[in-house]
Amino acid sequence: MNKNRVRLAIQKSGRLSYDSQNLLQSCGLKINLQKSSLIAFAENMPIDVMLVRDDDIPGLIMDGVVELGIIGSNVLEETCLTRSFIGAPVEYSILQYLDFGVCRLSLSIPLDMHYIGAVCLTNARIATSYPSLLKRYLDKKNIPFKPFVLNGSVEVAYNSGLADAICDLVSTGATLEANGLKEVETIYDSRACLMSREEKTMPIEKIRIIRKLLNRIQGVIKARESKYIMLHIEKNKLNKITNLLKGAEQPTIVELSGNKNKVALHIVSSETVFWETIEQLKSLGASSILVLPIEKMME
Ligand code: PRT
Ligand code: ZN
Repeated sequence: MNKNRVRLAIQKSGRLSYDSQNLLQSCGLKINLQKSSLIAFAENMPIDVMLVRDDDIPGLIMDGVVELGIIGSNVLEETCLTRSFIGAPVEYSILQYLDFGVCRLSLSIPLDMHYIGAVCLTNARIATSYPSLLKRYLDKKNIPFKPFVLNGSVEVAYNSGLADAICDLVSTGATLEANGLKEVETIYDSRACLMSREEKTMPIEKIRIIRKLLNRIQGVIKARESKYIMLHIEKNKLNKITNLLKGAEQPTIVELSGNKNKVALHIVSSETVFWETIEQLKSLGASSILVLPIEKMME
């Protein structure tokens, strides 16, 4: 393995795999990822991608095996707590929060259970894959509980009578509903992030490669969030239009040939443009409204 190449760990197969690979591809990395192999080499940047279980990623960074990782902050935070407990190193940096893997770690209880606060969970048996995050949360409230650690299918624990409550990740809430449970407390808000070893532990060549990749990642996220808007509007209504497009940068205004009263307005908006906004633009007199996705962006 070439020691000047940056090693980046991503989840091999699971909820973060597709988005992680897609992000790297959008950054222009040409990688031939094969499910059967643990490592893939980028052809056009000095980066090697390791495909591993998500739970291993924080440790690989903290133990200095890889320089970069894409991981849910839930797993990162849980790992930090468990590693601190056994005295293992926990140094790392979060370079960027990403726009996927959004979920929350929540406490959920049976639909028919009366709930007035976390105190209702005193001495309850709670199934979870995140015992350290759960303990930190309930310890702060001085609530004793019995943890029941499961690495998956946590919601089934309640249905099979093995637990009184569960503490699991939720995104839409459909799984809880299907299992007759209701969410009562959010204990941690999570999303995927790009984490790295601390800069001081890495040679300058690797830091340069990481900064280059980070710049591209930030550009990709910004572009995904932004839209390019074009429309025609009467000059005297320009202010109203720009007020409506919040999160927009300075517009470009171009004269329309053959019409002295109207201009074409081009603007980059960093907020989602909803149908309601387009309808409002139209009611202010805008015409020929186009909303275009942006492929690449760098400031
Ligand atoms: O095999 P490996 O260890 O790599 O993967 P894994 O099985 O441990 O993790 P995986 O792929 O399930 O999840 C990876 C990461 O995705 C998590 O650590 C979170 O950061 C993120 N993530 C985002 C989620 C969810 N959303 C999510 N909804 N992880 C799991 N879920 C599960 C949840 O556990 C529950 O079973 O989805 C179900 C709830 O979903 P809803 O939509 O019904 O609420
Ligand atoms: Zn896992």
